Amino acid sequence: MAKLDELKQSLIGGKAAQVKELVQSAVNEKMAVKEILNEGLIAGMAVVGKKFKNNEFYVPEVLIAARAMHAGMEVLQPLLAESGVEPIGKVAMGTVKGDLHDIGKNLVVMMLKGAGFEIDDLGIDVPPEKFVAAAKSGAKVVAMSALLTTTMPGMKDVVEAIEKAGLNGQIKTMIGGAPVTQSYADEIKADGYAPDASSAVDKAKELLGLS
Ligand code: B1M
Repeated sequence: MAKLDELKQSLIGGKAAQVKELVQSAVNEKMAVKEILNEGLIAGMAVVGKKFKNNEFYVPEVLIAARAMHAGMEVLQPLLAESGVEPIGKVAMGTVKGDLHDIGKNLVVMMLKGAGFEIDDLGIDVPPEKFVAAAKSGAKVVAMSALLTTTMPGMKDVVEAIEKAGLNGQIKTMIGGAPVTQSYADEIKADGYAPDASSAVDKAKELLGLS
């Protein structure tokens, strides 16, 4: 237990090398992968999310913690498939067509991964057809980011493309980004909106009926 606490604290502090070492040592000691993941890495990331929400942590600290989480996940990833730990759901996420901003998108992706979601990261400048293709290959939530007022209409295009593909009802859509608001989400009939990365985790869980 002390090891998992140490792991959690190292992750919160963004100490990637230490996180990797502690995860490896827990694996060597035959600790359950699920326990390392849930009580070490995900528990640490949840604290980071809360601190970010409360303005105790800012973007650099979150990115550094997320990098530490990735270091730990790298050790666990090959073991996860074998141990039967199911991701809690698959989210396809991208920055919409014409928009190259990815810092916020990457933060949301990392927080979702930290919360146990499987992520299909579609990258930047993503056209509606790519979001639709991802929805057809198992994503239950299509998540979009936009930072420009000029690219926000791209979100409406995706919502409409999903509807046109007959996936409405099966796939939830979710949007965010600095100029995006709840009223815009309502206007374009997106299923959800979140103002920041940690609220995005809550919203994705809510959309999948997990909260
Ligand atoms: Co650009 N840019 N930029 N830019 N840029 C902004 C967005 C701008 C507000 C700056 C300004 O003028 N004050 C302005 C947009 C104006 C507008 O449309 N209202 C702007 C502009 C105009 C441009 C260019 C057009 C500039 C030019 O070339 N003339 C150009 C456009 C390029 C393009 O996309 N086609 C451009 C280019 C760039 C860079 C490439 C230089 C760089 C991007 C680098 C990169 O992303 N790899 C850049 C940057 C860095 C910014 C600012 C300075 C910072 C954005 C950022 O990363 N914020 C930005 C000014 C600003 O916002 N203060 C600006 C930090 C990030 C963590 O926040 O992305 O908001 P954010 O994400 C948050 C939340 O919004 C939320 O969670 C995140 C964490 O809390 N969130 C979601 C995001 N997506 C979500 C999805 C969700 C839920 C929550 O659910 C799915």
